[in-house]
Amino acid sequence: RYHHQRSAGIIGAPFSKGQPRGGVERGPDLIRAAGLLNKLREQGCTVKDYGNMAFEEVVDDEPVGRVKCARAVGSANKRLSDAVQAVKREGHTTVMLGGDHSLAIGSIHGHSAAVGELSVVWVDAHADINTPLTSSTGNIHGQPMSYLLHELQSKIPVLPNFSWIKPCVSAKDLVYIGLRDVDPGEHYILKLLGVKVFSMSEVDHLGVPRVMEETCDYLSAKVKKPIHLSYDIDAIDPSVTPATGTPVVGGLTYREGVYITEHICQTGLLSAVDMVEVNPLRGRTEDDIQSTVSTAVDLLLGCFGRLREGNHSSDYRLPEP
Ligand code: Z70
Ligand code: MN
Ligand code: MN
Ligand code: MN
Repeated sequence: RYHHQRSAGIIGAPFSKGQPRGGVERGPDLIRAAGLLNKLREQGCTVKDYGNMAFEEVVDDEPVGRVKCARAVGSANKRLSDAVQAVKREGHTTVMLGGDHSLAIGSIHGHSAAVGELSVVWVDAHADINTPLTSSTGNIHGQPMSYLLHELQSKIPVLPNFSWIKPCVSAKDLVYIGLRDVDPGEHYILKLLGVKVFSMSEVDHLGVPRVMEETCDYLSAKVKKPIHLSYDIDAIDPSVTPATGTPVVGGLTYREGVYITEHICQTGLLSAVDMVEVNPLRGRTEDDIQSTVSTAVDLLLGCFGRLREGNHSSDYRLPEP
């Protein structure tokens, strides 16, 4: 175990048009208000907050086929990709606070444009790998991986404001953890491409420690690529994180969720993190919101070196009597 000098570059992305429920655009401010920056600094992490992005107002964003709000989602993600590239070039591990999971398009695209080939660890109840043509909802937050994978490019129709997207992830560099609500078209794609999946069934069978060992062994089998961790808060069980758009029973415990972040942090390869789908308007009580937001904060602290055994800085000295 060794310590890195870590620095976090925080980008707020208050965007919700990848899905129909308002409120998820409040995620970035809620996560900051819960003390993320100070807690990161207290654990020895350098932090630069780049503030919240502003997104273009798109009028007449009519559905394209079944796809909803394509122009707004395409435009927002182009801006996010540029922002993530700039923050990566300043040397930070990026922290993208969503917003909905359609933002992974810009976050992963920008990350890859800045550093090259990536490993992607996608922690979610959902696979978010529908193509625009397999999606039954038309919500782009259920589709981001389809635009990013080289192997699916021939299946992606032209969409307005999507022409800038260059596929940048190979199916062999993607691992899913926590899946339990996968559409038939998505399940077909995962099998077709041979994507590594640790569904909740595998989590039950192996336990999260072995899932993480296998995830890291699988991803670093050939060369060690920078890791992009895309964390959907709905991966965690709704008894812990109810304030999210589409809660699904049978999720990760708080401890399993944190263990994933601790393990990925200790690889030393974590280069970008997304924390998405925190939606205060979906909580029924103030406690629902508080529990969801504080879990999101704890997951991010785990990404930046927080250990449950405790931490101390290398210059710590015992007080002399
Ligand atoms: C479904 C779809 C989804 C999150 C729901 C659901 C996708 N597979 N993702 N909530 N975070 O609409 O494509
Ligand atoms: Mn998701
Ligand atoms: Mn999800
Ligand atoms: Mn490992």
